[in-house]
Amino acid sequence: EGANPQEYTAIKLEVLEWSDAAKQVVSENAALAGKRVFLVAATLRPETMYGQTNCFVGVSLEYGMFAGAAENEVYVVSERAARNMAFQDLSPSNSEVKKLAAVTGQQLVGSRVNAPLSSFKDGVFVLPMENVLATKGTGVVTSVPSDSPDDYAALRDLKKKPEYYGVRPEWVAGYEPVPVITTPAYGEMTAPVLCDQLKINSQKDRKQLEDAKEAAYKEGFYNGVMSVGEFAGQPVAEAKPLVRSQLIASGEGFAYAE
Ligand code: A2H
Repeated sequence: EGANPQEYTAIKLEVLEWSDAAKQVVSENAALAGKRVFLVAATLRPETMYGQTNCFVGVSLEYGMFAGAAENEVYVVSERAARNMAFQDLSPSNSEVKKLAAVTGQQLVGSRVNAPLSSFKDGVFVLPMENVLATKGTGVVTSVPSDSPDDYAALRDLKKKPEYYGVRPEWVAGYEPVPVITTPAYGEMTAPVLCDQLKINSQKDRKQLEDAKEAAYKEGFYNGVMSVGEFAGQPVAEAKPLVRSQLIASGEGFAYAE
């Protein structure tokens, strides 16, 4: 928050299958019957969406299911984000927030969602992350462990101790980082290499993660080349707006600022 507005790309991850807890919430709510429901994640790196392996929420955060821009669409985001979206004409009528249901991050964990452009065509799972801020974006983070040190560290924690985090092993097994971008400094696995180099042991290593994020972002943006997708071979700086426009044109994403 502050002087510089962030231009996010909101990514629509359609729910394919609810967790048991979320299913309960949805089944008790007639207004949700027949709706397409999307977890909406805010990203600054739309060009990395080919590498999505899961979706993160904060277990103790409160989310709402809000009427979306299109009729029949419902967005799962924080109340704060829903209000921002309403003022950006992203709700049914200008500046109207229509909350259909409340749900916690904990209840969303274990749901399976479609991640646009991801190589996991059967969808990916909603998983817990400790560092999801209620005050940023939508409170939903789509996870790209190849290029985001935060995402890599959190996913690795869940793989190491699934029962501790309340995650079923099959929600993380097989969901390995996918090469998306190649950089001269880190090859095709920027985040895993940086997490190794900076000796990041878990998602709790906040200071090193800040340094890793900064290095990953700079190297990716200025020196990265796309290794997958329609823009393979093109510099990241060129591909980024192109992938963003495509996601928006296809209806799989929309512009969201805060
Ligand atoms: B980024 P900024 Cl590949 N809490 O997307 C914590 N983190 C959040 C968040 C929240 N409520 N909302 C969004 N984010 C993450 C991709 C990505 C991102 C890559 C590499 C770096 C990166 C895949 N995750 O972000 O403080 C989202 O993760 C590094 C900063 O507004 C979003 O972009 O600048 C980014 O943080 C927005 O952070």
